[in-house]
Amino acid sequence: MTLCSICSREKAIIKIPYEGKYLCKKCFKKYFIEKAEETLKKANVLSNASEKLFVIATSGGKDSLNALYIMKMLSEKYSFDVEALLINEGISGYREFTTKALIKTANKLNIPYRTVDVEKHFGFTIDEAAKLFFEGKIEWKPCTVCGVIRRYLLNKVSREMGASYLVTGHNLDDDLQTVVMNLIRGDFQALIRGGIVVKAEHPKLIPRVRPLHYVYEKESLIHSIITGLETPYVECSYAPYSLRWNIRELLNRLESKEPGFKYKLMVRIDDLREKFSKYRVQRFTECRICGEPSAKEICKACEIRLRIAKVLGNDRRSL
Ligand code: Q46
Ligand code: ZN
Repeated sequence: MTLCSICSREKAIIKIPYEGKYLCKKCFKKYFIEKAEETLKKANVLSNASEKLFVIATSGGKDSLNALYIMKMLSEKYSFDVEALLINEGISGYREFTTKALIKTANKLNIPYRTVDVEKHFGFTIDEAAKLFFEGKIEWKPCTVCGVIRRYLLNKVSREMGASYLVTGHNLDDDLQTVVMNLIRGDFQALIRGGIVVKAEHPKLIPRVRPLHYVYEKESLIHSIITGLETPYVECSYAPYSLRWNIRELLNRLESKEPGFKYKLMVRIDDLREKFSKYRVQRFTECRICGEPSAKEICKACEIRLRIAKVLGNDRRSL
C-alpha cells in the first residue's frame, strides 16, 4: 500500500506525476482547491474579487461541476457571488442528463442557475445543424456550430446577468488540445490569447477564467467522484467527428509514455504567451446584424444562423 506523501497516514488514491507525489482522498481534495486558488491568484483574479459576480458556464459535466464547487468554496473566503449558466444546445441523449446533474448540484450548493436554449435564440438545435452537416447541406461540423453559438450565448447572457467574470471548467487537457488546434490552424492570435484568463478586448466581452487550467482531466474526474458531484458519464455523440478528439488521443499517448508531459508543456506555453503578449492585436468590432463583438462585419454566429435558416427555409428564433 502506498501512503499519502503529505499526511503519511492514509492510503494514496492518486499519483500527481509532475510533482512526484501520492495523495490520499482528504489531501487530494485540499490540494485540488488550493491548486485552483493558486491558479486564480497567479492571474490576479482574486485580488479584487469582493462583491463581484462570477458566472460559471456549467454544462453539468464533471469539469464544470468542479468549477462550480470550487468557486462556491472560494466565494465564501473572498466574498464574491456565484451563479451558474447552462446553454442547452438541443443534443438529445446527452444534454437532458447533464442538465439534471447541474440542477441537482446547484440546488445542493445553493447557487442560482439559469438555462438558455439555443433553439429559442437561433431557431435550430445542434441536432438539426448536425443533420444538415451529415446530409452535406452545410459545411460546418457539429462541434464548430456548437462552439461558436455556445461562446456567443455565454458571453451575451453572462453580460446581461451582470458578470464580472465568466468561469469555465476547461481543464489542462482541454486547453492543451486547443493550443494544438490553434497551431494547426496557424491562428497565432488565438494561441497567444489563451491561458488562465482570456482578457476582454471589447466592452461587450466578459473576461473568461479557467481555474482548472493546470488540472488534468483525470484529476478532475477523481475530484468530482470523491466530492460527490454526481454526473452521468455520457459523451456527446458528435465529439468523435471533431479534430479535438484525435488530438486528445495523441496527447494521451504522449502522456502515457512520459508522465507529466502535458503539465510541463502547458507551463512552457504559458511562459511563451507572456513573452509574446506584446504582439496581441485588437481585432474586435461589432456585428452589423446583432451588435455583438465580432472580428468581421458579420459575426460567425449570425453567419451560421442566416445560412441554416436559409437551408431550413425558415427563421424560428425568438430574439
Ligand atoms: S457538446 Fe457541442 Fe461538445 Fe457535443 S457538439 Fe461538440 S462541442 S462535443 S464539448
Ligand atoms: Zn451577429
